[in-house]
Amino acid sequence: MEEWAWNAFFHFSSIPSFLPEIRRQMKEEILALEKRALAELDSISDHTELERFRVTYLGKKGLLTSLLKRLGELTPEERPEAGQLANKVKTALTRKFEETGEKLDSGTARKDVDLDVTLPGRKPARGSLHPITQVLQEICAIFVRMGYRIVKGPNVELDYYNFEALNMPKDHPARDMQDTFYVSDNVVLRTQTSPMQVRTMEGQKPPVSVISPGKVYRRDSDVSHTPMFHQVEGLLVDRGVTFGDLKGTLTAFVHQMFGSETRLRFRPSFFPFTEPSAEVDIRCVICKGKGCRTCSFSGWLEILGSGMVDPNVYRFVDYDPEIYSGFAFGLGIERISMLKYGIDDIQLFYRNDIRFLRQF
Ligand code: 2NM
Repeated sequence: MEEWAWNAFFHFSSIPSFLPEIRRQMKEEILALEKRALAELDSISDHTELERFRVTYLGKKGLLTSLLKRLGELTPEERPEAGQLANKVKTALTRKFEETGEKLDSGTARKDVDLDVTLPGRKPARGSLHPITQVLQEICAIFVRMGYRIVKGPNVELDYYNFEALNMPKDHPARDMQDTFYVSDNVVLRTQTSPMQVRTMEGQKPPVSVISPGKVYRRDSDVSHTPMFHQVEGLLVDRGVTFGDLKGTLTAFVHQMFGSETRLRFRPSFFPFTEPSAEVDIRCVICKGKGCRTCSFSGWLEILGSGMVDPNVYRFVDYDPEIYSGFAFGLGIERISMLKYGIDDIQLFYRNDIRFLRQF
């Protein structure tokens, strides 16, 4: 029985002694208390527990003391027998209490049986990287193996680096207030990570080969768009770089990322900062080209944009387009992660639902 229950029991059991029933109960109570106390002493393994025992049973307000006080409820004839019994129990418990204390001191007391030092340890629960971080790192690792250097830069960017130097003059539709978060007239939250490519070219002469991973921001939100998402953009500039180098590099990337059997195609496209430009599609990873909802029944999935850097961009960074050429590409991490893991709602990445995050 719990300690509080015992206390309540003793408190409410001060019933007049003229009931023979109650007197018999007194003896039983004493014996029951002894039995319980001895059992408890047996299981004590440290001095804290022993002191708790002393207070509960032998202390001034302890269970045994309150029993002794209630001897007064008995008739004068009954008192000696019950009194003797109670004193005998008190002596026995006190001796056993002292013995237990000595055993604890000499180290021969019962040790905590729950502790088995031969059991294998319990592994602490470990966290893991967010799926977007994992995919981002995987992509970066592929390009680092090909000799690219990682460059990172500010999320709050000058209009000049985000648009102007990327061949997007003031009247360009991509600069529309609809898409861009403006901090002030000429400061924006970067809408892509290519400002870092411009900053890199500004700071060094070719050969250049860098990738810039990070967060980008656009005013957009639905099942496939979040106002913040992640991109990796790459840039390689040197003498004699051709569209063939672009195709070879991106093919090597796709084969490492999605498997060496993955088919891909380069489809003509347009970007203000590249000419010619191409979007890269891969055979749908879900239906393998048969046609499904994910690929809009086309059998192909668009995974990245690319192209040969427009000579206009070189003018801003003082590279001579007659000497140098290069390619650039950009890919959205959320989109690639959704394809890789078969996720149909981009918002899942940012709801912080542990049941979702645990799966990666
Ligand atoms: C893309 C697609 C095509 C790109 C271009 C440049 C720079 F700075 F060299 F001009 N950086 N990134 C680029 C090219 C990005 O993203 C879909």
